[in-house]
Amino acid sequence: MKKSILWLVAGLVVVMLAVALPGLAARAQADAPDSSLPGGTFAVRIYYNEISDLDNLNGYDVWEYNNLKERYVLASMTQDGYYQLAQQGWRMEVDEEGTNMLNPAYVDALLDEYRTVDQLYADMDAIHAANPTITEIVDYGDSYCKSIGGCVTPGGDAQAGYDLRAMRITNQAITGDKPAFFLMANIHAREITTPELAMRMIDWLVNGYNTNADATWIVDYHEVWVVPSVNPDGRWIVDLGTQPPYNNGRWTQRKNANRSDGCNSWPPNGFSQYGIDLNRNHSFMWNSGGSSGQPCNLEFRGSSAASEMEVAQLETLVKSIIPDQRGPGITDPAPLTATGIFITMHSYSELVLWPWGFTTSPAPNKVNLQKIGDKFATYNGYTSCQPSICLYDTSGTSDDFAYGELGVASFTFEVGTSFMPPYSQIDSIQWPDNAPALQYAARIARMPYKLVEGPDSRNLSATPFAPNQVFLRAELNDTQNGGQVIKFGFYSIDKPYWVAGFSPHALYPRDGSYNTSNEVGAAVIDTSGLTPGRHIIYVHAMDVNNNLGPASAIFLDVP
Ligand code: 0X9
Ligand code: ZN
Repeated sequence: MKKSILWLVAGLVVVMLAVALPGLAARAQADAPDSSLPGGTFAVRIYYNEISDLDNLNGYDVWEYNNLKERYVLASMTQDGYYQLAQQGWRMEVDEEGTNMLNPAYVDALLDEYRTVDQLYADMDAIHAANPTITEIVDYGDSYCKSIGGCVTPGGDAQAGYDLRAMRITNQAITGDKPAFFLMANIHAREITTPELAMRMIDWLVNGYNTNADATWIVDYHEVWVVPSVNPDGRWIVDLGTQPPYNNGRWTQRKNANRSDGCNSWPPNGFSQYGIDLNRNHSFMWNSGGSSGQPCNLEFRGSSAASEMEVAQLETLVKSIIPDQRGPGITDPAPLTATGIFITMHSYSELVLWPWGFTTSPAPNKVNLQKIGDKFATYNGYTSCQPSICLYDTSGTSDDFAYGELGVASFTFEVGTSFMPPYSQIDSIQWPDNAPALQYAARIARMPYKLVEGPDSRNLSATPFAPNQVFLRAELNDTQNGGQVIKFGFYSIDKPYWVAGFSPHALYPRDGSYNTSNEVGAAVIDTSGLTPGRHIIYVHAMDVNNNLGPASAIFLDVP
């Protein structure tokens, strides 16, 4: 699927060869040119009835993408090939986006809209400088190129390499152990929308501190770790784009920039490139299926488990943040009280994936991993599934590592529908789709396996209606958390339940009784005892199975 567009580059070559064959060239001349079709090479959707029909497309440059819902595959095509297939009865349609991606100038223009690693790092610096008490930049190691004193591509492009950088976001004035949400992006270099989403998560927390009640308590009581680019060296190759002399796919780099394993394929393309697939290099169950031992393969696992700097140091960082909560046996579950949550963002396919990837067997915490994955999917509309079942086997991936090693609830998001959409789609589609899921992850980080079973508290309002009287209202909804009847709702002011001095007050059912899975709870708050200024109201609900839901919060400004 997502490797799809890369076949473009391969496709170009194949089609050029085909056109050069004398027999085909003669036929092309014989057919009258169709003015409704683009000239040269273009992309088409080829519709099929049965998957087995696709066997008859051998010899055509069919990309990896397969739209199962609408039943079409994409292929690069010339008018000549189009006529041949049309004569055989295939229904086809020109695919505009695919056709655009065959044009180097178009690709470069899109690429230019995205931040480079240097720009991402400069923006992290600026965010930290403006918000020093709630952010910290953690340099957790050096990229491969930096560690060897610089890299040169076979084409002569030189890079110095990069620091490996995380941002830790938490209010440093509140100390103690805090539940962690670890969010990483761009382990695959060409998946360039993912660092943008990671940066927007940082922005939401930092800009929301003291302006959005949920962002505020998350920053106060949780710690969010964000690594916008796990693979900066590879990303640097991507940013070389399509410029001459290669005029093609350096932007197709998926792996890191280590070429010490013997592959010197250059420039990269969709089936051959140097580097290690960092999402096959993790130590947990490394080399147990779904990876390649061929250095030029796109899923090359590397020479040994966690051989790559980028992976080894990431693992050390994650293990320093999230405690090990799972036994050593492959079937040992983590307790449902396990803390922390881990998400790695990839593109593309609109999927929420959860362990295991290396086997089709269920993970010991499968039931609750799936509950969380399904819950994310209610927000982003993606398909939630176990990758070894709905996609393909993979070993040495980040999510299997985080869950397998530590028992932490871990997920892969495959965001969006292409590697390089117009940049405006980050803010018009990808962030709006994924922000609520990422924010939910941050809210349940304390105990994800349990909190996901508890009701949501939604649409809070706190409305002053008389001197010192505020009407608090919240929707207490369990319909997407198991569907149990609401047992009760409560709120507390300034102190959430995990803080000493917490004092709960009841929310009363608006309709007289809590007897459905979707209720409205309300209370009148007397503010006369509160100090003037800004307070936070925390709201929770519990269902009849005694599942407690995560906090939702709203500000209460006392004059
Ligand atoms: O193959 C991959 O690494 C992921 N797809 S991508 O196109 N972004 O490269 C899918 C990984 C699926 N497996 C796990 N999440 N474990
Ligand atoms: Zn990926």
